[in-house]
Amino acid sequence: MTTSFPPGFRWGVATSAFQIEGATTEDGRGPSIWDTFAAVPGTVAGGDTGEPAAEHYHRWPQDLALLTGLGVDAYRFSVSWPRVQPAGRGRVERRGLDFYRRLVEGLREKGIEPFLTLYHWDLPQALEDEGGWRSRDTAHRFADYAALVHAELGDLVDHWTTLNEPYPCAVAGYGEGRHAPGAKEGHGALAAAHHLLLGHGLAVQAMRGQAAPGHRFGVVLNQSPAVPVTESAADKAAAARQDTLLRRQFTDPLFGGRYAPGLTAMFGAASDFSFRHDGDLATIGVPLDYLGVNYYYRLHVADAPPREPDPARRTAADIGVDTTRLPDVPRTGMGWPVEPEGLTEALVALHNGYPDLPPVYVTENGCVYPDRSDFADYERISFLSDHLAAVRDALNAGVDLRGYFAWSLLDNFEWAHGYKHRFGLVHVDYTTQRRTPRASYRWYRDFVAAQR
Ligand code: IFM
Repeated sequence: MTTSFPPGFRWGVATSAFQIEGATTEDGRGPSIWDTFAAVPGTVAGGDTGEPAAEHYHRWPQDLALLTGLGVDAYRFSVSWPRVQPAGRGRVERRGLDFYRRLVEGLREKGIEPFLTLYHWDLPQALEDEGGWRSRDTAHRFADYAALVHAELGDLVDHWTTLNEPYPCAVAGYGEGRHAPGAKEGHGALAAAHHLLLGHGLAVQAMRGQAAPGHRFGVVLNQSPAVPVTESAADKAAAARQDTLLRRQFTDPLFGGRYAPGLTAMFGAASDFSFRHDGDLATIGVPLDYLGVNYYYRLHVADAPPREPDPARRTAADIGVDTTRLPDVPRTGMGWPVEPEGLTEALVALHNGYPDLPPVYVTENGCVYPDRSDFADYERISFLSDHLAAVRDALNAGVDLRGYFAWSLLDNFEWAHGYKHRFGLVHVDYTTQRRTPRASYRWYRDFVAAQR
């Protein structure tokens, strides 16, 4: 039993631009789909928007001090596309790029490795107006944007992640409509998933063409093992459909050189797949230097009739599954079942399923619990500790794991849940913007220090 982590294993925390920056109309930033979506009454809990978030755009030096105090050697953050290219094409906003340059310079000075994500869900609204991720052109615009950020910051950043979690972008955004841009489509969501992957491949090709030797390129996927609630053939088939939609739709083309076999069968005549062009698979399957895995919970899946009987009108999220029957285990404040073994399972399944899988980082893992007045978040400490044990189990099982990032450094805008749910190791008072480290911040600091 390995009790410590391998030498060079990276310890970090993660955030994303829209969730913490605020300043959504400052310094020439263009609107993103999340600004538009959140402005529609009823879309985000409490009517919350990207303002004020944690005002990180102005308070980043304070947040850098928090990172330094935490003792992490890596920080995963994202660049806001509409902050550096307000319309998603053409004109570049220097002030936006300068903000990220100051941030990565600050990280480097403190010896913290920047892990930069190019897309964490904030598509420029101007591109959505032209079809968004349903449109093949958006993949090309993404590659142009990636190349421009890489050319600007490549002297300071070695780790380049294209996408964060294409599954919710496509399925929650274009299928279920509970994320921006709020569409409820079948074909559109499947096309979005394909174009996100294509954009990823084109972006890696564009950046590699101009990269320095130490640059590393990767993608981040969310993983939720799908467990059938019974051993019945119907529940097992439902779990397989869920796994195809959430996982294999992405992992098969990225690492297996094929489209997920079950996908076309699941949607049948209701969706033509002509958005797949010759040569796309090779582009999507461009070799990578790392895969990031975000893990929060397992999905417990029962067979259920699709909500919409007419396949032609069915959304991509309506695949005849019921995921509401949870096992009798503790749950987080989001209602998510706490099952650390699901993290080991997800990592081992990737390792066993794809012989050409690149090295893996756990790029997000964390939880929400109601706060006590003294911010003594013992539940979060136990959640993190148990999940780190699951990471060790995956290492023992032979997974080539290179690092772990807790989600998140700060409380932030939790998408359709607004500011109600708090994932931070550091509490943020959104009225005063005062930052208060929780007990978990000190626990993680001590844990990381003990690994050195
Ligand atoms: O806050 C999100 C993050 O933006 C993407 N992964 C899941 C987190 C928690 O829901």
